[in-house]
Amino acid sequence: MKNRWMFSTNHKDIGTMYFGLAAWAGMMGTSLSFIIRTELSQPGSLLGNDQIYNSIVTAHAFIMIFFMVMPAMIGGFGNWLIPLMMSTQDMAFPRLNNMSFWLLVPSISMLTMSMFTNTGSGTGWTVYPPLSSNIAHGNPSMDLTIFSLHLAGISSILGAINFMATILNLPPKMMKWEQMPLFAWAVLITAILLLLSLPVLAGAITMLLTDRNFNTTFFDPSGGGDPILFQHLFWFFGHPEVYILILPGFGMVSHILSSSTGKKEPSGTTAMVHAMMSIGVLGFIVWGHHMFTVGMDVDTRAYFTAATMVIAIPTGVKIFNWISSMSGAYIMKTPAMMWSSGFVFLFTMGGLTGIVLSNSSIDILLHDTYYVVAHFHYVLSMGAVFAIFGGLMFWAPLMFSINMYTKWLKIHFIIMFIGVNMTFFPQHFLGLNGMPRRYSDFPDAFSMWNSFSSMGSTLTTISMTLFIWILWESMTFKKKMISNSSIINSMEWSNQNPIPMHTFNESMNITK
Ligand code: HAS
Ligand code: CU
Repeated sequence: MKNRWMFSTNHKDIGTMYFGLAAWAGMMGTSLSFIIRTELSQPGSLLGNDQIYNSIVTAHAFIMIFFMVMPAMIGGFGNWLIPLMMSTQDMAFPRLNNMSFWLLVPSISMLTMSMFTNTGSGTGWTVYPPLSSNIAHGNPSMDLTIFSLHLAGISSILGAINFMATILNLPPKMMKWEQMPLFAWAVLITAILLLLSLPVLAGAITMLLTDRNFNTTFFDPSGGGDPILFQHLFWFFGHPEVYILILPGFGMVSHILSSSTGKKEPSGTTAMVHAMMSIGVLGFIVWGHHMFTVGMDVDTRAYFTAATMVIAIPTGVKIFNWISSMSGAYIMKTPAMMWSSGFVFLFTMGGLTGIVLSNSSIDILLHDTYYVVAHFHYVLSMGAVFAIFGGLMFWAPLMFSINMYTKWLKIHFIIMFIGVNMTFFPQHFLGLNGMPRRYSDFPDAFSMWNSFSSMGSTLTTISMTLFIWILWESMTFKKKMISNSSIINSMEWSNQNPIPMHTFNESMNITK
């Protein structure tokens, strides 16, 4: 049947569909963030309704995490690259793969509907009871949010099974473990994290659902339950989730850095694999650092502080390996390389503030302040998002046969680099001064850094618009480019962009 792309079981088609959804979600998430920053650009109220403000914050987080970063990294790059890197014909379960994608569509629809149902879900992405219980959210909006999470969770679990089956069962016999590309390692470890953590979230939100609708009291002290139980279950999922969001990016950055410095393979491959495995394992035993303020005893606090800090070691191994792969090398100043080196710099900054927060005594002061917001946007908006942009610049020629205009891509990078730093760096100061997160207003004393931050967010939004234009331009003029070899051969169009297959072969070690 013609034009039935939506039923395709081909990994490339499905990868492209994931990219489409991620792009759409990225625009929606950015729009929501722009509303947040506009509300916070000066003291006083713009929206005039704090529940609406809180549900915008909630939707922003869910959309960025579950419908932008995960679909782009695992769904998009994973689907496109894993079968190619593993020399397999397709994913292990191609039809299941199609279903994983399509589950996301009703999921994001329900999340969107939840915003418009009654007063919306203003709980933040953590959906803690009793705020998410009937007392404060006694309407179907919260149930829609819960169902949306269920569907997104099922989609990710099925995807994780698919990636594990593909990577473990299908590679050619002669491919040894050590020869497996780092991105494949990263996706394998991510899939294991997904498979072990998501069912715990599913359990927690199902218990919340029955608390809300069927009179159970898992999280209600009046029936012998405990709201803290929800926090434990949520963060047993939530902390591994933050590594799920970044590990595939780690893999992509390794490939881009090695290729853009003319190396055959990423430096310290074995160490990189072991570091990712350590991060994966440790990620499951540190969840308590999100709950230091619940009234934990001092020994438990000491344990979670120490365990969390240990993660700086494997992460440091990765950072120093990336730096050493750049050191002394001839660095091709491609857009992909700019995003990747930006990633290394800014992710490290975010990681270091994470270490600050892991100290329980400090965290009791900083918990739920803008310092935490600054921390996670450095690792996400500048870690995960920079890795996605790096990957797009690097692999778009291979995936979509497009060459984006290099000069404009560089301008886009510079505007975005300035924008995100303007947005999030001052939030460290706001947090240290005690400005709480998830409030729509603030005292006049916080005005200056808040309006500065909102100007940064304006710049970021402008840079996104520029990127959409660059993408449009590259697609529109594709035919002209291919027919006009003089343009293809000019420095601007071709030499500065890595030549797709060549780069790809290198990242797969085919040249060996
Ligand atoms: Fe985090 C909260 C601690 C990494 C994402 N994090 C969040 C939230 C998100 C998030 C989304 O301990 C908010 C959740 C919410 O809604 O409430 N995080 C860490 C630590 C690391 C870390 C220790 N986070 C990430 C990554 C994320 C992410 C990756 C997503 C991509 N995070 C916390 C804590 C909280 C938290 C507390 C709770 C705060 C609160 O109160 O709510 C580590 O994985 C970072 C390791 C990386 C590095 C940089 C490179 C390492 C080098 C080696 C040398 C460094 C040393 C350290 C020896 C450390 C270069 C020296 C220390 C110095 C200070 C100089
Ligand atoms: Cu954590």
